[in-house]
Amino acid sequence: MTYLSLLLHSCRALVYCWSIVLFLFAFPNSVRAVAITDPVGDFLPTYTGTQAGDLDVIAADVILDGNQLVFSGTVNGTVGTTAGTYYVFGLDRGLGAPIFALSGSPLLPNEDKVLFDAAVVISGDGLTGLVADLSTGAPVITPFPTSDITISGNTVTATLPLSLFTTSPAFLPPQQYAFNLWPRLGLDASNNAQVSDFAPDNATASVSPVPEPAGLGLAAFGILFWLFRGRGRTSEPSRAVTASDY
Ligand SMILES: [Ca+2]
Ligand SMILES: [Ca+2]
Repeated sequence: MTYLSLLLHSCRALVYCWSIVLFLFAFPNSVRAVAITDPVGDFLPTYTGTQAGDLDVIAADVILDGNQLVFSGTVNGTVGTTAGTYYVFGLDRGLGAPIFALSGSPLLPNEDKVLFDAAVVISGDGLTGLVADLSTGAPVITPFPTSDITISGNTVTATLPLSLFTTSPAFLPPQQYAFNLWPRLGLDASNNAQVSDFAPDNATASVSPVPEPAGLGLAAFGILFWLFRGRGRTSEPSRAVTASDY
């Protein structure tokens, strides 16, 4: 390999690496786990309300982003279309109970793995948001500002301080929290017929962490190492240097 071609190869590798580093820092969410998905039209047989798209979850995610939890749900219609719709994220911080299988009417024994010890409630009109802590018996209700809620098309998001949830040493670390999202038409906690859909079905999904910048740096270093290692393996066999190389 000539001196000039070696220089070109090195510059090309550096350009690749800087492009990847800039991409990772510009779009950190692109490297986190993807949201869970849920089937279209899988309304619960016990649900008695209108089967509108904004009551049918198709994707959901809860992201642990530093000192915030970002709750995000996407439904099969424009959020806010059906008056009286609420979106509830059940959060299991380690003390979760199968509340739908144990209480309310009708009982939902097929949802006995939907465990939660807190609920984040967001109204479809974006005008109401609250956290209900269920870990100590009677619910402890904490409203949060509507400025924490974002509604955009089919997606509703609430960005909340982690401190709203880490209220007891008995809870798991936030990285181990799990969640479920269910819409409901009405907010009568004793009326399970108001619940239209669960996502995921009869399960909870793990909270997704966002990598810290240090983690991204390590990832970029790993890519850099891989590129140079690959170059080394595919380079031409060594030979004696001649005057024509310069
Ligand atoms: Ca669904
Ligand atoms: Ca479902």
